[in-house]
Amino acid sequence: MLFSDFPLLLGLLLLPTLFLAPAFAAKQSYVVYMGAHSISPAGALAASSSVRPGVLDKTDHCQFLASFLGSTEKAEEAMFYSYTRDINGFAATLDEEQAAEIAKHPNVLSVFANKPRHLHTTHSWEFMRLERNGQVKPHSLWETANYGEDIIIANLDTGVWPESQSFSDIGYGPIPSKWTGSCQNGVPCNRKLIGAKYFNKGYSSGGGKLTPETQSARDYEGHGSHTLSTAGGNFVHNASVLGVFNGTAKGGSPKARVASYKVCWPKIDQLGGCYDADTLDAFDAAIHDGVDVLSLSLGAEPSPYFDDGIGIGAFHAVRNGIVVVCSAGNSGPQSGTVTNVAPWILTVAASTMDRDFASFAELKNGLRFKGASLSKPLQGKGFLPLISGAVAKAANANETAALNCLAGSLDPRKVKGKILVCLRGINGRLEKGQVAALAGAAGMILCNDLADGNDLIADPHVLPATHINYTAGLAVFAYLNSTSAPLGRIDGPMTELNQKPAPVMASFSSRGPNTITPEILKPDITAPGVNVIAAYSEAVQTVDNRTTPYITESGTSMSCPHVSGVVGLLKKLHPDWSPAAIKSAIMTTATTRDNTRHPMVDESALLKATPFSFGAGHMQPTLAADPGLVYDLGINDYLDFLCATGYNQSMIQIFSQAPYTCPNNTNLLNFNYPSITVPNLSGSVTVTRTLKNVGPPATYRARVVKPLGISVTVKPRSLKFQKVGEEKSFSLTLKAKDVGFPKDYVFGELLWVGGRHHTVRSPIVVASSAVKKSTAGDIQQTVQNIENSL
Ligand SMILES: *[C@@H]1O[C@H](CO)[C@@H](O)[C@H](O)[C@H]1NC(C)=O
Ligand SMILES: *[C@@H]1O[C@H](CO)[C@@H](O)[C@H](O)[C@H]1NC(C)=O
Ligand SMILES: *[C@@H]1O[C@H](CO)[C@@H](O)[C@H](O)[C@H]1NC(C)=O
Ligand SMILES: *[C@@H]1O[C@H](CO)[C@@H](O)[C@H](O)[C@H]1NC(C)=O
Ligand SMILES: *[C@@H]1O[C@H](CO)[C@@H](O)[C@H](O)[C@H]1NC(C)=O
Ligand SMILES: *[C@@H]1O[C@H](CO)[C@@H](O)[C@H](O)[C@H]1NC(C)=O
Ligand SMILES: *[C@@H]1O[C@H](CO)[C@@H](O)[C@H](O)[C@H]1NC(C)=O
Ligand SMILES: *[C@@H]1O[C@H](CO)[C@@H](O)[C@H](O)[C@H]1NC(C)=O
Ligand SMILES: CC(=O)N[C@H]1CO[C@H](CO)[C@@H](O)[C@@H]1O
Repeated sequence: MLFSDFPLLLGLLLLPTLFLAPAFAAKQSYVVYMGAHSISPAGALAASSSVRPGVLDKTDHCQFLASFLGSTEKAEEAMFYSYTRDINGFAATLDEEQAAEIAKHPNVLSVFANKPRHLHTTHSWEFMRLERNGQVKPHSLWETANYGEDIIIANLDTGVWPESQSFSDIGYGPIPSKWTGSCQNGVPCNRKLIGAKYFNKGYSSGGGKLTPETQSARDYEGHGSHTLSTAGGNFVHNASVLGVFNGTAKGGSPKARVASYKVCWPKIDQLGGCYDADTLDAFDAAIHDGVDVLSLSLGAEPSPYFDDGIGIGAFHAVRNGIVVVCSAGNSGPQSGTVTNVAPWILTVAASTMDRDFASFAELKNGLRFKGASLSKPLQGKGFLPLISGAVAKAANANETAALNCLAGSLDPRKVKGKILVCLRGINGRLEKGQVAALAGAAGMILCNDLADGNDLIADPHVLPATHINYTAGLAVFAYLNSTSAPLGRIDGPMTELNQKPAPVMASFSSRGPNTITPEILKPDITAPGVNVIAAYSEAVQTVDNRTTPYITESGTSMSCPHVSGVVGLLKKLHPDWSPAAIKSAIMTTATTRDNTRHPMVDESALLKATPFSFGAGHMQPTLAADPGLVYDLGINDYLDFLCATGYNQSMIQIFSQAPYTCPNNTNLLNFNYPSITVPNLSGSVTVTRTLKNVGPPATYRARVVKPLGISVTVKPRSLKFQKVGEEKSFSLTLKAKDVGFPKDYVFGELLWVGGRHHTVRSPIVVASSAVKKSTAGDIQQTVQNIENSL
């Protein structure tokens, strides 16, 4: 599952979709998860590296494993990680029987295979109203939060390119004293980039080769530098993407300190990915080092909470006050594809910005089609001969291959000096440009096929090029057929702002419902994730051997660090807010409307989008700083949540290592989440929530946008808050107007409106227990119908 919808040839490592099956049922690496160490989270933070009571160290883990394997020597050989800080457990190479035996031990919560997860790519800040005309807006969140100064933001990703100007430390003071992290092999850190560590034992235990590149936190891929600079990169003026774009690149918290924990490794012999055993050790290190915000742009299929390295690691981070932000995945538009669904994670979908990199395909017959590009402009204003790949076919080649501009399928004598028209599909977009350039083309028009419809990517091609949609492509092919001497030209690229509508939900962004716990709406929020410009690794070469310090990428990988950057600002402004309060503030102040004031639409179907694509809506950072009220949650609430989802008390005690009793009446619907989802309504149901005041004294009144066919009653209808920290509860009763209704998910909103300018908004999502929920198949059908009617 790739979390970055990035062109094939540049994104060398972003494509693995294979899950590893052990060659023979013999030995495999596993994570043995034993919950928390029996110390309080506060103790964990205060303690230094000295031995702490109740903490199991490597020797303890070894002895435990030896009791199953027969000797300490065997245990030492099998074990490759011992998690000894906040997370309690270890990773080891075991056979299936040994793993099953260990799983039966009462101190063991889960034993799961060390699976790889995969990587899911700056005008964005102006779009989110922190800037105006490239200038910081007065009184914006950037100013009030002092650009996230000294907040420590880290990611778990492919490492970092330390020489990037985004991580230069010019103008930075001493490193915050709480920081205990450090930098390893080959990455020179400074006062901006304060940590860089790598975790490769899970990768190598799965068969990954250890080379100099896999024994360093340096980024040889680009993804990690991109995401880290989006969250916390400096202001960098005149940042250029292969010499075309020139603007100021910057992160969400431009004055934050950043750290990189490298857990994602290249795909060599099908073995790449971000292994759970490595991810868990990185979480344990990051918690201990003192990070404030963790950003993860990676994932796999959702799995039960105790079998999921990201879910477990994130719980330990959250119980230490760290906010964990994750990408939702790039498996949309099918429903039920969202991942990283634990309720303690802030899960981010992707949408567009109002910026286009416009490049026009012009035909001599007067037609002009707007496309997307970040390629060099065509020299000269005159028209050039146009030729389709199919017509330029080499004598021995097949027509489909030539139409798609595959390597070796074109006759250079026919292509030379012309603009080549290629169809999208089969090979990578950038590869087509390279094939065109090698055949001597002066330019390229890339036309979408039916399946890609209206999805356009601004690529840095090696020759002047533009990428147009399916309908425009049909018109170009019709023109080619209509004349014996077709002529055309390419005009652009140019940056166009204020495009409408925006944001639009990206078709690749993974959709709800949540397949692990349908009562929790996922994703939580959406942020810009299409054509995002940020730092890159100069170890990566484009197909024509160029390198670039900045590049555009698309994916929920790119939207996730936008939210991480804003979390840094909120942490700076409100150091006492819990991770749940920060998350609530971001969610309840989001908008579900685009810049035409209409409800946001879906790029895939151009229909109204739903909370299953955008969660609470599009993030509005300045409003998030002052939400008025929050739906707060503490660690015990998360434990109650686990009781309600069916984990028993003894398991939860091991998980948290604190005295804990499951409540007698647990009800998932009453979990104090900032959104309300009832997936199984039968007749009527009452859910409760508690609001906490974080603003001035005010009286809030409830307003409801009813889901179709549902009556909604809120009690009480108004809540009066007199001081900060005050909590008030209310109930919400949902009643279907007819039996067996609604036939599919329906959507509404609950708003608490108070004071001069506070609106606390929650999505309401309801389906009846009696009916079949919409499936991936249904949504596919809708998309297909719409494409067929284009
Ligand atoms: C901006 O960058 C371009 C090349 O990327 C360079 O030619 C130009 O001089 C730079 N301008 C400034 C003001 O630094
Ligand atoms: C395809 O692009 C053209 C611009 O060339 C635009 O007019 C048209 O609306 C686009 N098609 C769709 C379905 O958006
Ligand atoms: C032509 O090439 C395409 C793409 O490589 C391939 O799928 C197809 O099978 C080929 N057709 C023939 C007749 O060889
Ligand atoms: C152009 O001509 C080719 C070959 O005759 C045909 O397959 C194709 O459908 C035509 N395209 C359009 C858009 O008319
Ligand atoms: C890129 O570099 C490689 C190795 O040096 C060379 O073989 C290749 O021809 C170069 N490609 C281009 C497009 O210049
Ligand atoms: C709790 O659940 C675990 C795993 O399902 C089981 O082994 C154990 O017996 C249960 N404990 C109690 C007290 O029910
Ligand atoms: C649950 O119910 C039992 C028996 O009714 C009672 O003894 C116990 O105190 C209750 N526990 C909690 C946490 O309310
Ligand atoms: C809804 O209720 C039915 C019947 O009670 C149950 O089988 C199903 O698992 C429930 N689904 C959810 C999402 O809770
Ligand atoms: C080469 C290029 O695109 N230069 C542009 C850089 O940005 C300024 C405005 O921000 C333009 O005026 C230049 O033309």
